[in-house]
Amino acid sequence: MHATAPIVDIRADFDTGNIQVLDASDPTDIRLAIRPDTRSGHFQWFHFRAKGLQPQQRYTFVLDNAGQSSYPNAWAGYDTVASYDQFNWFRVPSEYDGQALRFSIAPEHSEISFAYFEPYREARHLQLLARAQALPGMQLLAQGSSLEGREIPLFRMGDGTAGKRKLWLIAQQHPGEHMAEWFMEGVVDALEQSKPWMQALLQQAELYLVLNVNPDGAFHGHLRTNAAGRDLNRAWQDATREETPEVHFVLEQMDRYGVDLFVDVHGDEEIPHVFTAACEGNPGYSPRIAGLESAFCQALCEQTADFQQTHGYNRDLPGQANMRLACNAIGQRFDCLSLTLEMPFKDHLDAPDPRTGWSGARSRQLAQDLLQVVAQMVPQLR
Ligand code: GEM
Ligand code: ZN
Repeated sequence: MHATAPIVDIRADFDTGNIQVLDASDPTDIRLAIRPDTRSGHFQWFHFRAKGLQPQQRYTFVLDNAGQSSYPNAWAGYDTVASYDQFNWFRVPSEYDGQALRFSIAPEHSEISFAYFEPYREARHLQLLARAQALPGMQLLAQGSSLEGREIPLFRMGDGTAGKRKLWLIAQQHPGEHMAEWFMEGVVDALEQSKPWMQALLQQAELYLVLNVNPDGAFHGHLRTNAAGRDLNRAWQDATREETPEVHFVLEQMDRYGVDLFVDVHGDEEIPHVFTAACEGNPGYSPRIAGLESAFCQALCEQTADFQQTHGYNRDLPGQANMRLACNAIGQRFDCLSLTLEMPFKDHLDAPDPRTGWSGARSRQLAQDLLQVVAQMVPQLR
């Protein structure tokens, strides 16, 4: 008699977790569905752990509703990330048939995690907040609060000396874009290492940092929205304390301190490259801003192979920018260099890494590279 394989135990009841089990009785056809964001139709982010596996037996996992996700075309060319220890993540070849996403593995161990991207877990987030606050010279300038009451600290590296340029970096308005907080960990790394280029930067400028703008969404395993189902990157013209307190807080602080450079850190589901989007469609767009954008992107291309300018979003037509987006709203409001930085959920095909694709470590390194470019650009910002 064939011993029936024990039913695989699929769990997502942890921070950043997201999966619904449809039928896990057949190890060769484990049927799952991604849960939509709270009070929103958006979904694409998934993260779950499979337990009770027989090492070396082959298992196939099926995300049944991938075809109804927010960016269904993004599954083509996408490979799932997996980890046995939740620290070392690798890619598992995945197939999309226009409806479901499938991936198979003969695991080395009895437990394995799968996710849309290397998750930035709540424990690491809280450790990062503590690391940042403990840095010499770092100030906790203000404490915002998410809709569900999670802290959103505004850190400033710098003492507010008059005449220094004010450089703002915020991350993960879209909570499923976990590469964004990996990037911000790279910012904290660079501050902690305090290399000569960083010291030179801090002679001329101050860094205003919000390491994760949407902690509620990240906790709940959302792709795109906050706890009220709002897309924070569409709230920059009408943010309220009641529905979008996260954006309301950042905007209030920007108005209080001023902005000379703004980088809004995101991830992109479809385009397998690192790129930026800028403010070319803003009413106040000028040759000065265009020149700063061009100089920044050219310098970042020269700084790292993990950036390129060929692939990206279509440029907005003059005067046609969506001013509800942070990048456009802040670029217009402060007449400053303002960019959306996009890192891929897939890989950066200009310098691919087949084992990991784009990863947390590459996001952290990109932050170091970007800040070195910013350090060179500070004198030109105004
Ligand atoms: C994007 S930002 C879209 C920018 N588009 C153009 N053409 N400038 C969003 O919010 O949709 C950022 C993201 O989600 O990663
Ligand atoms: Zn985004």
